[in-house]
Amino acid sequence: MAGSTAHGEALDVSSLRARFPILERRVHGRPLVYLDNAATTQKPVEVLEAEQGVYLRYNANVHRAIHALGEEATAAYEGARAQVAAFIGARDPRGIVFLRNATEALNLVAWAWGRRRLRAGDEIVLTPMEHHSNLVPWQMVARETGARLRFMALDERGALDPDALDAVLGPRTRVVAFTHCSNVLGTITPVAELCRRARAVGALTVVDAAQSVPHLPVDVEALGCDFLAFSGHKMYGPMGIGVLWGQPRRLEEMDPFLGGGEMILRVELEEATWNAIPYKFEAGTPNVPGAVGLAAAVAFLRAAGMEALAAHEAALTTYAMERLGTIPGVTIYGPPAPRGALVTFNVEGVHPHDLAQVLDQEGVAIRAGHHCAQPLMRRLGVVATARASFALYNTTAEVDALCGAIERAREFFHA
Ligand code: C6P
Repeated sequence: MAGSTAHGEALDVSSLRARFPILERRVHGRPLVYLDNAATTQKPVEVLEAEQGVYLRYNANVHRAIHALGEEATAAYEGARAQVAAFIGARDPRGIVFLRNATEALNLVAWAWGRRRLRAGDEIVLTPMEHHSNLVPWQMVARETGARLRFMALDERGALDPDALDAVLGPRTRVVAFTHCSNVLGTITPVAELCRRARAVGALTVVDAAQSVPHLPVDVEALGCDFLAFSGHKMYGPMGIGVLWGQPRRLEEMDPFLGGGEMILRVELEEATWNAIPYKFEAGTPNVPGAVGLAAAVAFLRAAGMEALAAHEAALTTYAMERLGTIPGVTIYGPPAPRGALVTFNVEGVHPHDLAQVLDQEGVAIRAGHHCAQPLMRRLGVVATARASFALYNTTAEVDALCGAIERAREFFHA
C-alpha cells in the first residue's frame, strides 16, 4: 500500500490498516479517507476487544469488591496504569491519574494547584496557540485569584523559540503552561528547554500533550515537566479516558479537585482526609473499560513502534505540504518541518466549511472551523481554516485523494 513503501519506512501500513474495520467502510459511495485524526483517531480491533472483554469477562467495581471479578477488574485497571506510565517514561505509576480527557486533566491542574496557590499579581505564562482547554481554565483561575496571564511570542511562521519565554519570565512567574504540538499550526515546541528555563525561576510547568503523545516518543523524565496531559481517544484508545501525569511530589502537595468515593481515607461528618495519590484525584467509579482499552492502545502503538510511526507520519505530512503547495490559491499555516502530523490550510475563494462539505461527498473527512483556538484564528487573520490530520494508517494515496478533491472543489466554486 502507498505510504508503506513510498518512503522506505519500516511501518507496515497495510497490516496496520487491517486492524481498523471502520477504514473498510464507504462514505457517500466512496472509500473513506479519514483525515481528521487530530480530532479523534479510529480504534483498532485490539482496543475494541479489550474494552468489550472487561464487560464480557470481569466487569466489577475496582478497589472495593472482595470477590474474584472485583480483584480481576482492579488488577486490569492498575495494570493499565503501569502500562501507560511506562509508555511515557514515568518511573512511578502513582503519577498517572485517569480522568476523562486532556481537558479535564488541564482543568485539574488549574483548579487543584492554581486556585490554591496563585495570588494576586502572580503570572501564568502561556502561548497564543493554546487549545481552549489550556487557555480558558487559566483565564478562570486568573479571574478568581487576581493572577495575570502573559504570552510567549511566536515567530511569523508560528514557531516558538525558547528565548520567547525569557522575554516574559519574571519574579512573579508561577506557571508556564504550553502545548507540545499545536493542533492548528503543527508547531512542535522545545519542551525540555522551556521546562528548564521555567524551573530555573521556580515556575510550575504544564504540558498539553494531546497532539504529541499519539505521534512522537514522549518521555516525561527527559522533558522535565511537572505535569503532562493527554487524551486516550486521540491515540487509538477509547473516548472518555484521559491522563494527567504529574510528578508524584507535585500531586502529593495538591488537594483533590472532586470529592466523593475512592478519594478519601477517613470521613467524619464535618471533615475528611484524603487517600494517597493517584486515588485522591479519581473520585467516584472510574472508567475501567476505558483504561483497559487505553492500555491496549498503548500496546498497539508500542508494537507498531513510535519511531517508525513518527517517521511515517513526518513523511506523509511533508508530502501533503508539498502537494497542497502546488494547488493554486492554497495557503498553508504553520512552520516548516519538523512539525506535527497535520496540515492546516485555506483555499482562496472557498469557505473551509464548504470545502469540508464538498470533500465529504468524495468520502474525504477533514476538519474545518476554529479548532478550539479562536485567539490563534484571529492572529492568523481568518475565521476558520481547513485541516487534514494524519495517523499511522494514512497513506500517500489518501493525500492524493485529498488533493484531487480540493482541485474539484476549486472548479465547483470557480475559485
Ligand atoms: N483538539 C482538535 O480537533 P479533549 O477534547 O479533552 O480530548 O482534547 C482537548 C485538546 C487539548 N489540547 C489540544 C492541543 C487539542 O488538540 C485538544 C483537542 C481536537 O483539534 C478537538 S477540538
